[in-house]
Amino acid sequence: LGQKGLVLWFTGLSGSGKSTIAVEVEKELFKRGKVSYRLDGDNLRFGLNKDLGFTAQDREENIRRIGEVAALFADAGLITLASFISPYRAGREAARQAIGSENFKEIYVKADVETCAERDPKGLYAKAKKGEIENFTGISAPYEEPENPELILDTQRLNLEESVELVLKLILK
Ligand code: GGZ
Repeated sequence: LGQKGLVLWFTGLSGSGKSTIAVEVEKELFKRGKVSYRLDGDNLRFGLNKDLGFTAQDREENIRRIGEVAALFADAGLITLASFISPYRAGREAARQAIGSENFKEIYVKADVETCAERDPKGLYAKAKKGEIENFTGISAPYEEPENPELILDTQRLNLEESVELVLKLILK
């Protein structure tokens, strides 16, 4: 009774490392007998949220729905790893409220736009700079940095292993 799960909410630019870190954290949790579930663009934007694009309004709705889904998972007692750019403070705060602040860990996966554009694993920054993608976060759409996240992972300084270690330390204490 009263058992609540946990939501790790990874926010940051495209290419900052959110999904890569979430995948590794999931593996480490599994090794420790804890089952978690990942929410990301691949399972949300092609299903529940396939009607949404990347305007400010659509992103707001994207994050609102994901916050509600994560709140349901938390109610079920699960550990949820959500990785979305979630560029607006208000949207992240609403997710925190829906889930309950004690069960919500905001993790800022921090890398500046120049670094992310250099990594450009999917070539999206190059396209955005040429104007082939509109409303691209960091190029032609805003990203509001977290003001009081539970954790900051500076992926320009930390390697993957170090980032994962910090997340585990945050939740397994
Ligand atoms: C930002 C975009 C855009 C635009 C497509 N702006 O690196 P990716 O490819 O795999 O992750 C990005 C993903 C962002 O979706 P989210 O649901 O996380 O965004 S939000 O929280 O803002 O709703 C990127 C790809 O989708 N992508 N177009 N214009 N990222």
